[in-house]
Amino acid sequence: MAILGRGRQPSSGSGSTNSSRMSKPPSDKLPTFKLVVVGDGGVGKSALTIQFFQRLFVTDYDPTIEDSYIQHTEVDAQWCILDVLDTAGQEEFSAMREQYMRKGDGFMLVYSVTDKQSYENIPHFYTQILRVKDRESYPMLLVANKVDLVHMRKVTEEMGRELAHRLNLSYIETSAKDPPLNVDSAFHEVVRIIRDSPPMDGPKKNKKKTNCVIM
Ligand SMILES: Nc1nc2c(ncn2[C@@H]2O[C@H](COP(=O)(O)OP(=O)(O)OP(=O)(O)O)[C@@H](O)[C@H]2O)c(=O)[nH]1
Ligand SMILES: [Mg+2]
Repeated sequence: MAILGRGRQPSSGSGSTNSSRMSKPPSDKLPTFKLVVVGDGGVGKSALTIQFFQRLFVTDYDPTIEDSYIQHTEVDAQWCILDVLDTAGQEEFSAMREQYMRKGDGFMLVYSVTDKQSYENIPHFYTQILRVKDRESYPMLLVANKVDLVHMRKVTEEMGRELAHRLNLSYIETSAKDPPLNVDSAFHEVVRIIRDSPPMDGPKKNKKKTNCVIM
């Protein structure tokens, strides 16, 4: 994986994407996938994203405003550019949600298995994404994070799978802590879901069919 550029805005929100680690793409005109990582504050969105992009586990909790990361990656032998937006889970930044939801080609809906409320809030993110996109379905993956914290676990795998089934989403269990579990798989899976989804220029949810009668 080659890091194209990384724009980690500090919590003051003053940074911009820098491309100090530019590398040559394997070929021109690679497809770009915009992934947006959503979920409650503290569930591990940044830890997962940083583990994926930088191969390290951040132990401190520094609430995010909005960070973006770009790199080339190979998923199922096909290269693409992955443009990931790590969003703010804290309620005080919730006004920014609709704006970033509009930008996403695919979403990771992350909760922490140690935080039941974060699990219960997943349907709100799901519904808001569908509303903003004006679709009945959209590429999304349900991510149950912090599974390494076995003794603090409050949300079982069965509960996670039941929610995924109810929302018609795929489900994956992850840990951003070293050694990471399923971190690459989660990001790659969203790319697969986007690739396998029908083209987005099809009819929207509430577009009414007009009946045409030929006289
Ligand atoms: N044990 C363990 N701790 C984790 C894991 N993922 C994140 N953490 C810890 O949980 C805390 C919060 O993680 P963040 O990644 O900052 O949470 P966030 O979802 O980005 O939070 P916001 O930016 O406020 O939305 C940090 O102290 C992380 O080290 C994990 O998989 N296992
Ligand atoms: Mg964060």
